[in-house]
Amino acid sequence: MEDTIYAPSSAVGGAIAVIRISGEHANRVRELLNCDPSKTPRELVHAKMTLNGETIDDCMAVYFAAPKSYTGENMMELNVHGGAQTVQRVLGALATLGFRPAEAGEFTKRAFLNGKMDLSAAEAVMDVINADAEQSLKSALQQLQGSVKREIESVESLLTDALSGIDAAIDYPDEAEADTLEALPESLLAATQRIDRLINEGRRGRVLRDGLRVAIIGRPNVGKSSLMNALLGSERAIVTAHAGTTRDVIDEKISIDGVPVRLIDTAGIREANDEAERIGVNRARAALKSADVVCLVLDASEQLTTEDKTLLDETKDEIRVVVLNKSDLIQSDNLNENAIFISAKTGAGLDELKQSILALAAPERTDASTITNERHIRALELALRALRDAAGAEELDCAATDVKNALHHLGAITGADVDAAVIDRIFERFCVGK
Ligand SMILES: Nc1nc2c(ncn2[C@@H]2O[C@H](COP(=O)(O)OP(=O)(O)O)[C@@H](O)[C@H]2O)c(=O)[nH]1
Ligand SMILES: [Mg+2]
Repeated sequence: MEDTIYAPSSAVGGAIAVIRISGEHANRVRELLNCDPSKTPRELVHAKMTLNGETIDDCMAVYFAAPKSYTGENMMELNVHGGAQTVQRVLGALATLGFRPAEAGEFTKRAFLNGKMDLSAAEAVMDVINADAEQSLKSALQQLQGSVKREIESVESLLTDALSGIDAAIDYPDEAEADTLEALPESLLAATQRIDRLINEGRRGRVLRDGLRVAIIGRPNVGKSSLMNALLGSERAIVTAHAGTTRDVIDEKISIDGVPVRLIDTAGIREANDEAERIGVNRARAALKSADVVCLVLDASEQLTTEDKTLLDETKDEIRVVVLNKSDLIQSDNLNENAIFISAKTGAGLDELKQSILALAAPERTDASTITNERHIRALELALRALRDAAGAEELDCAATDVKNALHHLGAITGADVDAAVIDRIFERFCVGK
């Protein structure tokens, strides 16, 4: 039998704290109350909580009888006064009933294990909570409502059809209808294409979850940190006239038209003068390599230096935008038309820069993409590989094994076919109370 668990589910410091209790014995909470909320399920009732004759709090309580609750178990939710003292006293009183504090993500984990939601929807719960841009939230909400599951199930049904065709041909080689075998490559191909599309969408969708990584790169003193601050609208990075000021990588999130963007300010890339700067330059190069978009900053008020030219060459195969900063210092713009003219100082050109960053790498903003979770993308890639093996298999039973393998990887996404260890790892990353 599962323990009955409890945890505060609201952030510390509000006027009201929500405390959730889930498990078979959840309605034993009534032993602490002057009324029985389980008599009026799903109705918020006013209750006084006492322990050994001492008043704990005046609260509101609502009872959900299994299976019609978030976790699928009996649940009680208490709205108590928000102060830390009250919350501690209520939690202490709950402990006297033999309940235990919930682990991180345990409510949602139980919801998944009790079939209230599939694994991809459970994972989306945290994405909804963590979403810091409108598009990220939209996509997370769709996943919470089962968009990933629907997509995966339709690919699975193509594959189970293919598999029954293969099985029939193995079992009754003489009777195997030519049609069935002929249709096989077609249904495998259809599934392969669907998965391929999902992966591509997913790579773009990942941006919605984790932010578009934009690395601001350039030689020292061209105004990288000034640009970072101008885009952030705050003096986050230290700016001085002295080259080599920025040593470490600074990483901050902004939202451009609802798309989350992670701006990464880096040390100026040059032959470093000391150990700290050398490390900074190495980190800058690493940021450059892992970025979705490289923003290469040049100084419009000076001639291109050898360092600039090297960087232009080094980044020519990246998705990049070349920016000529300090446009306020020059009169005419006899400039390279591939570069964007800006001034971190006056703010000129910043809107144009933002739009070109989005145009280069952001997901289409009309519709949120289905898959955004790295784990799901990886599972799709494994499924794709298995299907390519199936298509190239010489023997029917090898093809059958490959298709089963692909189905196994797809099942890991929805949780229909997944290791307990994977499940634990997913919910460990949740917050307590969710
Ligand atoms: N006139 C002008 N000066 C700028 C502009 N952007 C940066 N600077 C100056 O250039 C110097 C170097 O700036 P900083 O942001 O530290 O460059 P970083 O080394 O590339 O990070 C500082 O003195 C800034 O005030 C700009 O758009 N116009
Ligand atoms: Mg700097």
